[in-house]
Amino acid sequence: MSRRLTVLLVPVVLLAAIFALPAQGAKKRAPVKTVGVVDYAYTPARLTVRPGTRIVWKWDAANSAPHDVKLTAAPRGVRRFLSPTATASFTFARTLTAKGTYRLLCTFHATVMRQTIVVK
Ligand SMILES: [Cu+2]
Repeated sequence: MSRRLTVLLVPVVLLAAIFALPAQGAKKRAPVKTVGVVDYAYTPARLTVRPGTRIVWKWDAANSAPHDVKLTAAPRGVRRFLSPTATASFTFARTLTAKGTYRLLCTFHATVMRQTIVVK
């Protein structure tokens, strides 16, 4: 490589590196979606999120009945989970990374209190 070419290329490479930095720093803040655990319902009962979204279940302060969040069906390889039981003013969170359909329910009110989350 000629010296002249090197002198020309070095600033170009440096500039490219400088412009690449902010783009790299700006990406990858995990999205968060808060959903309600309100007496006898998850709100919303059905939602669609992007892979890597952190789902935060928030027990309403006015609840009078105990609830939990149990993952009963999920894409292959995803570990099932069961939240602690709580009545009011409690939160539980899980990050959903695998694409597919997740089905959840409250073990105390399994017939009426269900949620479906689609990750895509
Ligand atoms: Cu419940």
